[in-house]
Amino acid sequence: RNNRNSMKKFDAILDNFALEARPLNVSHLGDGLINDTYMVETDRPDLRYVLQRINHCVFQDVDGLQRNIDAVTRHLRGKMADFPDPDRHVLRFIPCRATGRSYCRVGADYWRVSVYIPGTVTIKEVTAETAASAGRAFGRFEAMLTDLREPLIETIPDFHNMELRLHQLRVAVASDPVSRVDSVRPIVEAIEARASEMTVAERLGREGKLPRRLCHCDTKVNNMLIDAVTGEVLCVIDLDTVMPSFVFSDYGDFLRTGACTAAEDEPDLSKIDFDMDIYRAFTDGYLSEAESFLTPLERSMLPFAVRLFPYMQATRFLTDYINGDTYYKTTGPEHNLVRTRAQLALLDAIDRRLP
Ligand code: GN1
Ligand code: MG
Repeated sequence: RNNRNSMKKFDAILDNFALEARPLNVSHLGDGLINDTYMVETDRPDLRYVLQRINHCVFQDVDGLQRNIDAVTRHLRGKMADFPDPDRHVLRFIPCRATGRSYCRVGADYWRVSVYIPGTVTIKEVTAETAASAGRAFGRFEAMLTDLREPLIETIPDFHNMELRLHQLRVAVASDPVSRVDSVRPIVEAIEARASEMTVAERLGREGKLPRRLCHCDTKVNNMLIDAVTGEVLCVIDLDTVMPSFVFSDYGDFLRTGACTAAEDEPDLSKIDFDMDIYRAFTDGYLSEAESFLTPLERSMLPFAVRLFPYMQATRFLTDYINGDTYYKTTGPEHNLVRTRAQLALLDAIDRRLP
């Protein structure tokens, strides 16, 4: 009965989309920290959909967000014209019946539906082989976007701007809305101690020495689809944050999750290390595609990118902890603090391992 009731709610949402099959069952999917994601089974065994509720507190310009995604997927599909099956390599969104757009507003919520790519899985941990394949996939993704002419908006303004992230931490510390600052002073100080080193990209950007490129900006390990049989990375997903950014975003954020020997919220810090085999495999794969467009300065700063993302993520998790857990999904009151500690432990490990 429960199932039937919840199906009723989803039917009313799915009804808005020009689906090619009748939805039969909806279940939770994935472990994203921002949107809500569901798998939709249909009366056609070969056709399933992914339904997402877009978190519009985080993505305030949903129309701009979806126009970005439309431009990116159209451009990528155009580049894959001679691939045997482009639909396995780029997401396809189902239009809203009423507007023809790739999302629908239902009540206060925004929803979108994409076709589930059959025979794929997402993973939480990588091997050196998968890392090499992921490196090629993200490098190719950026390379293919270098000639996208349509301007993209920043779906979250200054998303990977380290100066802004530090500013947000300082504002949170100063206002201390849930009285958590006293318990985290040493962590705040550890972050402040590296503030100047970690904001070098913004300074170089202002000096005109670092370009902005179209990046994925959320290259977490679980944001790619793997062929369940060959293990090859087929498709890059979670396109909400594709936007102009320094090139470090994708390279650095992948290694943050991919080369870390534990989860991003591992409480036992002794389990956290930086896997040099995965680092090398990913770097080789990435450079095999990205070498074509990286400037010498960008290339020489890749080791900086490896440190920047655990540092930025620690700053963001700590800010959310101090603010009372208003941004990331959490499983308990200490979750963001546990995450912060894990990211800083990863940064220590990188300092030990990486020249
Ligand atoms: C969020 O949505 P998800 O879980 O793929 C976040 C990323 C963080 C990540 C940390 C829009 O990604 O920036 O790196 O959590 N996305 C947004 O796990 O803030
Ligand atoms: Mg995700």
